[in-house]
Amino acid sequence: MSFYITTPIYYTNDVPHIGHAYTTIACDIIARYNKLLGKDVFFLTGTDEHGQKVEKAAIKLNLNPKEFVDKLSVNFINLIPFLGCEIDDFIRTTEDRHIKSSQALWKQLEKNNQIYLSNYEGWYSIRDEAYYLESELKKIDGKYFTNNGSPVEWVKEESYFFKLSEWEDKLIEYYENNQNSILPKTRYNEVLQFIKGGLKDLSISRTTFNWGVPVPNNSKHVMYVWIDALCNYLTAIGYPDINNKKYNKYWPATHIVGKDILRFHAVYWPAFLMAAGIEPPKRIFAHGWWTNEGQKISKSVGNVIDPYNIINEYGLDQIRFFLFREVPFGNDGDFSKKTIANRINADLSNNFGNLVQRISSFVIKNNNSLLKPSENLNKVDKALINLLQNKYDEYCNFMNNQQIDRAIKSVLELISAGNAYVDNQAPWLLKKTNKIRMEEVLFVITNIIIKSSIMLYPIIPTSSKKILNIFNYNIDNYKFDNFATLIKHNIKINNSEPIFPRILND
Ligand code: ME8
Repeated sequence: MSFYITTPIYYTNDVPHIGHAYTTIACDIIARYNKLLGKDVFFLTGTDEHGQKVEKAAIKLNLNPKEFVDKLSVNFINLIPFLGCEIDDFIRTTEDRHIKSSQALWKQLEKNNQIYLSNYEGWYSIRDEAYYLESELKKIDGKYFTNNGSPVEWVKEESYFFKLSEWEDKLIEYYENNQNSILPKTRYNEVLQFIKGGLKDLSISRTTFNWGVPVPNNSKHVMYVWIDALCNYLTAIGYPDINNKKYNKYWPATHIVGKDILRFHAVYWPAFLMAAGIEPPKRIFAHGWWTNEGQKISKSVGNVIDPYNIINEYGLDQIRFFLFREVPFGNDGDFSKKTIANRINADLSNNFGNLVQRISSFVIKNNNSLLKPSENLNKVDKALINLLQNKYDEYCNFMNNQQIDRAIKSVLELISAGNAYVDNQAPWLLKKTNKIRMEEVLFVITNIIIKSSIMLYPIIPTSSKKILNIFNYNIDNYKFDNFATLIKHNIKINNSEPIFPRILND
């Protein structure tokens, strides 16, 4: 089985911030989970380097756009390993392979009679690189703005159009038959309602600037940046060569995007694809928006969160964990230092870290750093192993639907039950009364620790590996299989080190 996952490609008009990091980490978590399922995973991210917004940012710095994007894309490339993410390809839309591929898509649409030349007159937001209807705008001091505050300008020019209106019924039919192809459900409903409200043909070229992919056979026009941008998902798997191995193995993709760009992915993109005779995406998951201490994150407010600063302050896995434990994936979230500290302390230090440390150090001190598989499980032990099976099933169901927060919660519930089991079984008392039983208890709980670390591995890979290393367990090339069966070999404890230091809250 194969699995293709993508982030949006980020605009190279500025440096990356926590919002970009969030989507990239989400994809890394989902990619790692799918690898544990044994799937052949392809994880793509990249940069969106064309369009008026990027051109404007370059002009502001007196640079030519290519020089500018060459510089800025490096920031996005370098951030990936810093976030602990392992990607398979990084695409830049200024690459030759991409120019070729987006022009091929255009030609295919033209061949299928989906494009015509006319005149466009209407409102355009450079910040959003999107067209708006007057009914979607508000007027402030004589100027028009979108609901999210982006200024718009009146554009009047010759333009190519894509026959989006022809795809209204087909999109509705497609989504009614594929209800899980947009998640969460509220977003699915939103998209369907939008399509049912009527689709107008879409302007897909511009003549007033040059920084874009030239329209085939008419160099007066450059492609509308979104048609070029969306096409990146095909470029990376070898389009237009649709007979190549990669393309056949990986398409259709799962796209993870912010809610701000859902319409482009769930309306325009599947319409372009269907019109070109290509299967629409497997799934589009739209996540929510992060604010900072209750305020919209924006450069003008000066509250942009730098992923380097925040990760250096709290630790990589701590931030990965916070982002996906704190807020249901799909909902908006607020970044606050107090909640970060509380979350890390409660779940990682007190619940999980404490369990790991007290068991590993106890075994080192009292059982020669070694545990033998136990054969005599009693009722209580069996109940905990049953819970492991249940929580694993829950975890998989949640992860399969990108409900990352709920998947994490299932593992944390297992860990809490593990802590309660240790408290009740009290191996420190058994040490004096029944050493055989003591070893059984330690063996069972060690299994719970190891399996919890594996389930949390997609979220906190470095820490999970450290924990697994304490118990001499190698997760390289690991695949889920008979997950809730107990380990059959001796477990040697290597060392005992604190994995999640408490954060001091000020
Ligand atoms: O839209 N909270 O690029 P972009 C959560 N180039 N996520 C956030 C966020 C926040 N405050 N801010 C940004 C573009 N994001 C286009 C995409 S795809 C073919 C083209 C994340 O640089 C979120 O994933 O504006 C959002 O969708 C994306 O960054 C927008 O990045």
